[in-house]
Amino acid sequence: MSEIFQGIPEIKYEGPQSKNPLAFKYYDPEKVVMGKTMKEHLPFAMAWWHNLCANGVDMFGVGTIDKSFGASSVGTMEHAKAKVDAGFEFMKKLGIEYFCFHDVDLVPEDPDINVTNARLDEISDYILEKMKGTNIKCLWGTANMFGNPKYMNGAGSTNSVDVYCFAAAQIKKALDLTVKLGGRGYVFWGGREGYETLLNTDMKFEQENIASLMKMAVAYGRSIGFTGDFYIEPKPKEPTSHQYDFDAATAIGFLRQYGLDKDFKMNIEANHATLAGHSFQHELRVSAINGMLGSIDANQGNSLLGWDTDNFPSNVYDATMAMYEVLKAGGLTGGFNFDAKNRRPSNTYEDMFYGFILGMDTFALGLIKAAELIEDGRLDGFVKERYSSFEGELGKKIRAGETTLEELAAKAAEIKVTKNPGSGRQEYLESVVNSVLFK
Ligand code: XUL
Ligand code: CO
Repeated sequence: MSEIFQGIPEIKYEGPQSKNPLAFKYYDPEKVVMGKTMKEHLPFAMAWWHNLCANGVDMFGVGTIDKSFGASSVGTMEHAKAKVDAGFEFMKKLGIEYFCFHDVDLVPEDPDINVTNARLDEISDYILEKMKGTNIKCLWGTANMFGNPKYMNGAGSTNSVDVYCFAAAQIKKALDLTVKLGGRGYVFWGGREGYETLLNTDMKFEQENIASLMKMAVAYGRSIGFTGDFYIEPKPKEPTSHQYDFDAATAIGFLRQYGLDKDFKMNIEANHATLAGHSFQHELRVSAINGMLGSIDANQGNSLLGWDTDNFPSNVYDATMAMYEVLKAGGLTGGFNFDAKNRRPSNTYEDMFYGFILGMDTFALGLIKAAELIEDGRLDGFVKERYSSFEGELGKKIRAGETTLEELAAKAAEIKVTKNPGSGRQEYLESVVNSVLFK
């Protein structure tokens, strides 16, 4: 098989001084940070859909990027195999050891699900063959239950029992593929699990049906030996005007309500966090404090645009705060999937590599800086001090749930006048972050 990305070498670490566009400036896989190598901290993954399928098409124009990878016609099994060849060459050249996929990213979908499933068997055999002798494996798999017109009213949330069966069938097959390809996780992104208008929607009915579908997925997954995590990937809107998995807090509440919280964690995407009116760090913190930080879709939005732009991450400040949360949570059970695509005018093979080099370097730098912030200790020290009044006898009793309102009211009556609870020192703390980032 001939080389697809001709003239592009294996991407090596050359350090921040390097001006070589095809080299890492910060991602040094074997460098040890806080007791683990960068490679261990940062299990990076390639998103099959953006990297091997997306061709720059938008609502205003056709594709600008040739992703045929030498196949004589696109949308064929020949093309599906060319994408596998391209994907493995790409991952090897970048030193990426994981990929994520939707079922329909892998093969052309046929109207008859049996034909599609036979194609999926064939392509997954081909992928398994490619995996041999490499460290490359699946990070997570998922079923695309939003693209096909039958899902226009949702998948788990559909009004149609037939469509619900197709959603179940796709999940079953995608779980089979995930297990076959050694996947660490299985994702539910509720792309159309929401509503356009409440005038035609029975919200309780829809949410109960989504939960049932997830329960069946867990039962089936465990029965075929899937030991990994299921993930919900929250997103508040787009494509529907309201999606049920609005943000991490909402999704966690849903999982607990339906008894799914032991099998599920969150897959947090940066651009979805900002669409929900949160920071990326906020969504990671909410997941972490609930023991549900599973995996990350690493990308960033464009603050000038109000939708999911899926840019490659370049913002070192945000990546630092994200890695601060990840380090404090003790790492991820999943990984860092670049759910990111090149801009429409970045339409060459080199641009595909530049996108990943940017993203991997941004997270590597974020990791280095987050570790420095933790080692510096001023942020942690301030937070500890801020709550220190709870370290006294009364505070300890409150924390242990051993006080009554009457008792506390009596204490307030004794104190008489409210005390100043102390400065939040935000500007000082922001300057601490800057001093660590830019030292
Ligand atoms: C869509 C999105 C999806 C999921 C997988 O916004 O992020 O690509 O990651 O379905
Ligand atoms: Co995503």
